[in-house]
Amino acid sequence: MNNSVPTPTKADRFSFGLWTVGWPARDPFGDATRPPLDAVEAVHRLAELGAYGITFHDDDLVPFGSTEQAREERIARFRKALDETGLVVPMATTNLFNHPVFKDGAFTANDRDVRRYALRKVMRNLDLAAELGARTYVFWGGREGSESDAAKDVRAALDRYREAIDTLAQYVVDRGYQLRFALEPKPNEPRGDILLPTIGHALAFISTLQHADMVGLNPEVGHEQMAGLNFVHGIAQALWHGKLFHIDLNGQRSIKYDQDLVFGHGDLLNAFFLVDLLEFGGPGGAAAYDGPRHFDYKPLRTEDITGVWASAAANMSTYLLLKERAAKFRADPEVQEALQASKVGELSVPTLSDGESYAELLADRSAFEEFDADAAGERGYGFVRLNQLAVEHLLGAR
Ligand code: 3MF
Ligand code: MG
Ligand code: MG
Repeated sequence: MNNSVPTPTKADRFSFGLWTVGWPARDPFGDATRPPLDAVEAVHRLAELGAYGITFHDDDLVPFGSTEQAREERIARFRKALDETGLVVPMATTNLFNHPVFKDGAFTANDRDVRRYALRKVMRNLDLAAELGARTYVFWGGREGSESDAAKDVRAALDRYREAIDTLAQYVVDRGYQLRFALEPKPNEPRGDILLPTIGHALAFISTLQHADMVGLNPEVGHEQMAGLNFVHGIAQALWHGKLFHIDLNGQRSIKYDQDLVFGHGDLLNAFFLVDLLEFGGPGGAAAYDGPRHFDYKPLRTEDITGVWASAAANMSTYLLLKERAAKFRADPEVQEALQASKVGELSVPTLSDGESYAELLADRSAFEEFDADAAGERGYGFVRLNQLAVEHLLGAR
């Protein structure tokens, strides 16, 4: 590897879904192009590449329908690999989308028996997640939603969704598990329209929950971008609400089907500002997010297993390169001067003075009667210069 490409270490807290590197690349129009990947192999290779964590759906680790004995064996092998490599399981989740039983959803299926089965499937994997030391449990409701507006009573579905999360949260509390929940919004695919389609919808839903304090978000780059939204803005708002519990990093090029590209292989400039926000967006330039940097991508279908590991490494090195460049951007005196000229910091000054009421604002003639709106309207903000400085840092020109 080139010397200027940083090498990840466990301290960087990079994690990968077992289903990412393990994707055999079957798609709606073509067969698998790669053989199945053993979970033990995935653990060893990811550890060698510098990751610190691995995550899984219940069915990634133990195929659906396995006997109890086969399940125990799989888990034991996985645990052994974790012990050998020091890799941790920061997050786990449930596959509530693959089996035909979930074709109309899980927590919000019209069929009540399916909903009860879904709850049991989650509870079983919550036990395992807690046992393996996971701190976050993700809920991606890929099959919750509908392709027909006639087929789903959305308000009833939201009642059932809330009932499911409330019930499972109570289970976690009663068992004393150190787990927090993270809902993962996605606008569509595989369902025509998925419930809780964006960060904003999910935040509003969370505010209605019984255990709202233990439920946050696991936003994914591509999911917001599929809806044409600015991921950096979404993450900033999730942070603002104290709800960024986990994050799925990948790449997406505009509004279309879910691409799951390597992080940075989609909207690179947005990825730069995302890393800048996560790593340096806190007060005093501190990290705004201290959870796992989790990659949820798919190695291209064209790749063999060598390409799979190259793509895993690419996610991490791209992140670290962006972090290096964001640090230089923040430290550059010219950038600091440009930020000041653009009044970026001034936005942190409250609009009313300390203790000032609207009555005092009304009495302040300089705020309105004497304010020269035309002059203020004429002044440029210099945002293009600022953006270009970011681009120049990103391209390594500074
Ligand atoms: C789909 C996803 C999911 C979720 C996962 C929970 C299969 O687009 O992103 O990956 O991330 O189910 O983490
Ligand atoms: Mg996804
Ligand atoms: Mg995801």
